Amino acid sequence: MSGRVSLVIPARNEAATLPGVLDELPWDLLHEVIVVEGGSTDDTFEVAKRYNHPKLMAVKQSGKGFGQANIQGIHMASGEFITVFDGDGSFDPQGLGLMLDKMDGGYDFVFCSRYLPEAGSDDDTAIRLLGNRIFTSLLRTMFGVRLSDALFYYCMGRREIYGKLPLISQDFSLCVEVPIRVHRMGCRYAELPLRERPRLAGASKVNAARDGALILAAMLRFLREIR
Ligand SMILES: Nc1nc2c(ncn2[C@@H]2O[C@H](COP(=O)(O)OP(=O)(O)O)[C@@H](O)[C@H]2O)c(=O)[nH]1
Ligand SMILES: [Mg+2]
Repeated sequence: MSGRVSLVIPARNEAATLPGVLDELPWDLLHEVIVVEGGSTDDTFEVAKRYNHPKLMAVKQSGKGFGQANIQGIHMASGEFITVFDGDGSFDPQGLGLMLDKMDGGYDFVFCSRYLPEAGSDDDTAIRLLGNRIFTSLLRTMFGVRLSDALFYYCMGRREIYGKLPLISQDFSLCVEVPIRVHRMGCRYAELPLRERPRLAGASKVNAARDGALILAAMLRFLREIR
């Protein structure tokens, strides 16, 4: 099959948005799309199955949480590159072509940033913007990661590296675990400015206080790993 990118779409209660997200994808760039559904009370899984595209596979997640769903999808992927892609319409699919072009400049990973000049977000709330600022400066000072947007988690990585990262985060901490491990492994990575769009429908699964605390605890754990 042509196309170089394996797209992993974690989805929980995204039945209303998933068809629109899939319609917009640049399928010729994609090797495959793996929808990993879990914990839904709507028919997200059936909607993904019904979409019936030859490059699309829908699976049930075997455990719980955003991180677990993504790690499962990342391990299933077989394309040259892997990107985790939101199922809510907030990721601009044009970012895929832009990241692919940048990867061809010789990078192992490319991370999109909403906080570089010419970027921005239509999905951030004030509390999430503040949290992201804090986590970004922690990521930079505690781990030396050279990124300006800790929590977007719209990135592309070479499968041979991405698939071998010893990822453990079951929750949203995966967003910081990936750049921490990429940096620690001495990978070549770069940033790309990209505007985040608003969610098309439904509600965010992020709880700023609970998930913020989980991410902070995970960062302290990752710091202890190297001590
Ligand atoms: N399979 C699975 N997907 C999830 C889970 N939690 C969130 N997602 C999906 O992960 C993506 C990002 O979550 P979202 O709520 O949009 O987070 P936000 O973009 O930070 O507001 C969406 O496509 C969600 O449906 C989960 O526990 N399991
Ligand atoms: Mg989202």
